[in-house]
Amino acid sequence: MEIKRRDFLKVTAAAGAVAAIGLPKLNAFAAGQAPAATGSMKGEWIASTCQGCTAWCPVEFFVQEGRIDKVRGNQFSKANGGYVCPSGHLMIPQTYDPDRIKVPMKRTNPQKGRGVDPKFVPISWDEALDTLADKMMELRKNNEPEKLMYMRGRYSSTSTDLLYGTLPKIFGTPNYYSHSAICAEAEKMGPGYTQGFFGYRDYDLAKTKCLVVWGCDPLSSNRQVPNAIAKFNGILDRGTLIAVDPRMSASVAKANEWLPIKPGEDGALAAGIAHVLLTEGFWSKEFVGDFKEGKNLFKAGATVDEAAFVEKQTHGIVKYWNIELKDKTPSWAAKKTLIPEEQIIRVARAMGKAGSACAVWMGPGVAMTPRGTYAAMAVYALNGILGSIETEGGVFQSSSAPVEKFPEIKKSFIDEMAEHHGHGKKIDGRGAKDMPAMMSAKPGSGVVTNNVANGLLKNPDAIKVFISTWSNFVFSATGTQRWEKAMAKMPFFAHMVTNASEMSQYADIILPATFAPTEKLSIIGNMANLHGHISIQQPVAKPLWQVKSEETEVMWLLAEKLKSKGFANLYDYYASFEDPETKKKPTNASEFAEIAARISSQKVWNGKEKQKGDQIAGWADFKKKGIYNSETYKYKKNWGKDNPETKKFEGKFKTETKKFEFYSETMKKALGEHAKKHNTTIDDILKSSGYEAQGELAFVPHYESPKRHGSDKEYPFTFIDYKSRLNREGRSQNTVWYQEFKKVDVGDESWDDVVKINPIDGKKLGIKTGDTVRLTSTTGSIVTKAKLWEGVRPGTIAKCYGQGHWAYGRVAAKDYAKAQPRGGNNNELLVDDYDRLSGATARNGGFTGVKIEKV
Ligand SMILES: Nc1nc2c(c(=O)[nH]1)N[C@H]1C(S)=C(S)[C@@H](COP(=O)(O)OP(=O)(O)OC[C@H]3O[C@@H](n4cnc5c(=O)[nH]c(N)nc54)[C@H](O)[C@@H]3O)O[C@H]1N2
Ligand SMILES: Nc1nc2c(c(=O)[nH]1)N[C@H]1C(S)=C(S)[C@@H](COP(=O)(O)OP(=O)(O)OC[C@H]3O[C@@H](n4cnc5c(=O)[nH]c(N)nc54)[C@H](O)[C@@H]3O)O[C@H]1N2
Ligand code: SF4
Ligand SMILES: [Mo]
Repeated sequence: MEIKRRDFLKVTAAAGAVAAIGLPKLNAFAAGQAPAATGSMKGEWIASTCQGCTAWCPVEFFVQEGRIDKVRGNQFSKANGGYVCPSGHLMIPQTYDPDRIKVPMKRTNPQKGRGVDPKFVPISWDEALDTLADKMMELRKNNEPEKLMYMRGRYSSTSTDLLYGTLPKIFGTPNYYSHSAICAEAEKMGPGYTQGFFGYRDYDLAKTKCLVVWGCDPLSSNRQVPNAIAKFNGILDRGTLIAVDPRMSASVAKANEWLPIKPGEDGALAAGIAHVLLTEGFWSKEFVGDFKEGKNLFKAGATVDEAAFVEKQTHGIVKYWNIELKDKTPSWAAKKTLIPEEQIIRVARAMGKAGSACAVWMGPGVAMTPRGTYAAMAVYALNGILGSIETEGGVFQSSSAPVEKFPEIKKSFIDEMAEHHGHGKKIDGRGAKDMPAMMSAKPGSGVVTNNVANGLLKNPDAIKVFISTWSNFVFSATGTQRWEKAMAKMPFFAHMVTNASEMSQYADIILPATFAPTEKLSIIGNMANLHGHISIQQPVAKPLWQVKSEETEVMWLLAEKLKSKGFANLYDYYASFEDPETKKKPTNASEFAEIAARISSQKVWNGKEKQKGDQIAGWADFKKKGIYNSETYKYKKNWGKDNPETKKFEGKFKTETKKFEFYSETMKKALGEHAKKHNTTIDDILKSSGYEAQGELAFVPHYESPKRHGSDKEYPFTFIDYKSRLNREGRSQNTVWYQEFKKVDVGDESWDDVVKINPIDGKKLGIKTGDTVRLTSTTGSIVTKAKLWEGVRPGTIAKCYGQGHWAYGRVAAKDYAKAQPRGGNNNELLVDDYDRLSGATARNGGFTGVKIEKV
């Protein structure tokens, strides 16, 4: 990254201003692989884990005299090769953000609303937890523990079990919700209903010959940014990089082929490409199988006899062709997608030639859309046709590293009230006739995060005490006005966060949380580059404020409080934990946090079971190295085999047929169960959930037309939302580095928030770069700056998600005290809508129509 002198001065001046108020000097511009000392002071690298995005990179911090100066990827990490992405660096200013919540606070103004001063006053931890415990005990006294709600935003992959997995169960409420449905849940439906894998995929990028990034921008975001940055050049050297995205992204800028698809038409493009792959004989003979007679009978428009084809690892390729693909020619797809027919054919051939070394990297741009389940299946199914499932250069299920579970929550910790009230109806509407939420092939099992706001508005008495951690739904959820309304009426809200962001403005109690990557002790697991890993998260520098870890320390202290008020079960459960080596039981909050981390990670360092990956010599060694990497994922791990004894094929995919399902028996079964529960037909379920498919079409990946809110006439522009390279989800905008380097996002401007409009549209509307414009959808309205830019088609406009904070701190907001935003929040425009088969919130696929006015 080139830093111009002028910019450099601005950044160091800003860092200097922080130093002047007594905070550490920032030294992050020192060379990438710094020596053991920077400047005259000695220092050391201490391992931890970044959670800025879902890559959850193992990292190391360079610490001098207790101050963090620099960050890099963990040198032992096989997932990131020792590097962080640009936004990894923002952990330093986030740690030392002068606007952090430094002590517990309570609200003294009972009125709640945007721009209403909460009149927070500092209180002690003791008073804060005492107040919260009193509120909770009141619920139990009134025999209504279900009126406690817990919602988690970002979380630790292990210690979340001590809060999310424990508190609701022991206290007795069914009302606990994760943020996952506003994250990327719909993506899981693609591999889920074809391959039986409801999870995020990995890629063999070192060997890929053709990479198709589809509805994501792996150089900027998604789930393994440093690995993508390191490997993209190799792919360009070896083969072809294809990007399917309606706007010019960082990956598009590198790509050999850009398919600027009309938003929401991904199912059509996938069908067109599949049509070419089949008619031109590019399917994998090894994975899919072949025609008995060896002659390709896939001819446009022609129905094929199922008996003519013998499948190997797959189920239903001919049904898929007959039901969906036979008429979906590239020329049909070209009309829908606005991608020229020649390009569709050219791209399909490039993919076909790379065969099982072609990986289709499907992202939320395809899936997090209304009706996204079927688009995700259609795009993911291309991997099945190409046979690139677990092959050299292909697509993989996730790797993992061994994590030990916490002790079981015994029946004795769950009293009658908890048992009775803990299994009641959830307020997120999952499992309703029109909200199948069929995650993991179980109807009614998926969380519907964003519908919680609707549940609260419909039934304001449902929840009386609300606890949330590391979240900001008032900013991060689409149709966010609903959250503002619901939160304004919430009787009691406790927020455990680092900054007073939008949601915290509605809090009755704010508890200052540790900034996880630099101050928290926990164990984090993830994968990339064909390796799973677990890594430590530990305090690398002494916290400057009265912060505590929400999932461990705070829970211990809260459990003590509840015990002192007559409810001991939570405390008794935590106190039953035992250190895996010393067998010592925790006696205070910090011992509890340490024992929990040691329990989770013990398998990789206790030497009891030989691990196939890294060898770690004990807890101290693990803390020092910071990471355990698993062995490399084996090619074709889940491919089935013919059993020579029974002469039967034994499949391993977790689908109904144990094969890769182009005809999803798994979907058929799940939809059948859901329909039965509601005494109706599958067709009726689909219709009431807003899908177009009827009959057999529902069981194959297929095209559904894009849904749109707002008429073309009144709202002529289609809105494209995407993430900044510097977004740490919704959390980094209060750092000056974010604002200063915002221009690293293609088309964006530093310290600003611009809506990108094609110059042709600009001319029509009489709008120039720099004009202030009002964007309005059926849901809301924001004011922002216009920028004319060729990176979007006429008729579409793009704006990065991240800016538009009216709280959080003095950098993120234009005027924190007056609740004035810097730019506009996309979620005030985006409509509250869902892919109802998964329960996931729509944010992509151009479902929100917008009008533009000059102000
Ligand atoms: N329009 C649009 N909306 C989106 C997205 C998008 O791309 N476009 N992305 C979506 C996605 S993928 C996700 S996952 C969600 C995320 O949305 P949320 O789950 O709501 O999370 P954030 O907004 O990142 O969380 C911000 C809060 O975390 C607190 N915080 C920051 N660091 C820490 C920490 O270390 N510990 C604790 N305890 N608190 C901390 C801050 O004070 C702040 O209140 O947003 C979604 N919203
Ligand atoms: N830098 C950074 N990286 C992150 C995060 C972050 O905040 N910042 N957050 C992490 C999290 S929590 C998650 S869940 C992941 C997932 O996050 P991403 O993979 O980044 O997903 P989105 O932000 O939804 O990306 C949407 C992409 O799809 C494109 N798009 C929009 N509409 C359409 C469409 O109709 N068709 C197609 N083909 N494309 C479309 C957008 O232009 C954009 O490139 O990223 C993680 N990585
Ligand atoms: S922001 Fe994401 S990709 Fe970047 S260093 Fe952190 S975890 Fe890794
Ligand atoms: Mo996410």
